[in-house]
Amino acid sequence: MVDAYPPLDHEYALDRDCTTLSRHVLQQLQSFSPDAQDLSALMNRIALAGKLIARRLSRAGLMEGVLGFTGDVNVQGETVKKMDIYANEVFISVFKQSGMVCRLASEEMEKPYYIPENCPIGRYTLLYDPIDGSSNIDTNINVGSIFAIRQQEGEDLEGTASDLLQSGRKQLGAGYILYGPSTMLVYSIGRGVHAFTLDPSLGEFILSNENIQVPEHGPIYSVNEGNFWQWDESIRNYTRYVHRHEGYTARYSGALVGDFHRILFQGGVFLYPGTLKKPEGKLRLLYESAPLAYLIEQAGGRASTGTQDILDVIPDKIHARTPLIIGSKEDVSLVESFIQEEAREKEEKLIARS
Ligand code: P6P
Repeated sequence: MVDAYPPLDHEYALDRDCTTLSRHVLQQLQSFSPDAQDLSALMNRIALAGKLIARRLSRAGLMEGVLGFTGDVNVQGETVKKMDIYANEVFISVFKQSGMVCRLASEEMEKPYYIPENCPIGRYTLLYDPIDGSSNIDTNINVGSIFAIRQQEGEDLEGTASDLLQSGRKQLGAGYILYGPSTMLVYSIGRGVHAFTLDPSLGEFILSNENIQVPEHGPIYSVNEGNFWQWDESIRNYTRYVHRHEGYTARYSGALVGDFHRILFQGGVFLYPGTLKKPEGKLRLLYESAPLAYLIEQAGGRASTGTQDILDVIPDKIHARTPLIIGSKEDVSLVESFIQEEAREKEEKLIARS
């Protein structure tokens, strides 16, 4: 009698290899309704964009014209990398004929891209940062793409996309693709957070972590301490606290997606507070902070501006920025406690003077 594989391992291995992204989305929705099919198709398109970007990144150092700067400055006032443009155009080309979306709003485009009239139009809007952390690209350090899915509400007659200026609680789904040692796609459509790893031999994103829960507390604090001199006293006091207490460790990659991913799995807090130069912070709400806030809340964590939940912030413009404090509940609350303490002290001084 040949010792058969333990059936469980064999079946489990096959089953895992068959849990692709599109199958998982339909399982999540437990439905084959048109809406479910749409979301599954949307996620598949995002996965295709991720594969195309991952492929180019993996060979960037061997190809002409992939690395380096274009010489332009984008709407953010930031120098543009050639990969920023390539990745932005990948999302446009993948969605243009999809029939899934009516608009694409991107960090790299001042105004949303409207699907041309000769192309099929859908009800959704994709908001995305095509390459987050692009300063890392030329030195082969992790970067990512961040995305959020919203449904068009009402008429966008003037082409101002003003219906996008709503809170993050209007998001139907969100996620990111992390281009690291492996390429991972992490998403949620409101039923937990799930991670898929790209199997290049299959060309498929295969389920690798289901129902991810961020630890209530973690040792990591992730912030650019080079901005210490620009911070409000409350953030300086928080930093002094973690310097003086055992059990904290600093990790900062310069790419929000990588730093967030680490905290999602290991716990802790990422913060990009307001600075003297950028009181509203550096990170953009609609396609960076809000999608990640959606994910972290689905994973049992929190995301705050320091005084308000990120998902409750209503932007005044598409490229609005907010301070961001995101991660484990206890660690976000600890940062907020220093902000509240500072506000109390300022109020007491005002009262004392009056
Ligand atoms: P700094 C990348 O440009 C980015 O938008 C985020 O990915 C990252 O967390 C942050 O900016 C890094 O900014 O000022 O620390 O270099």
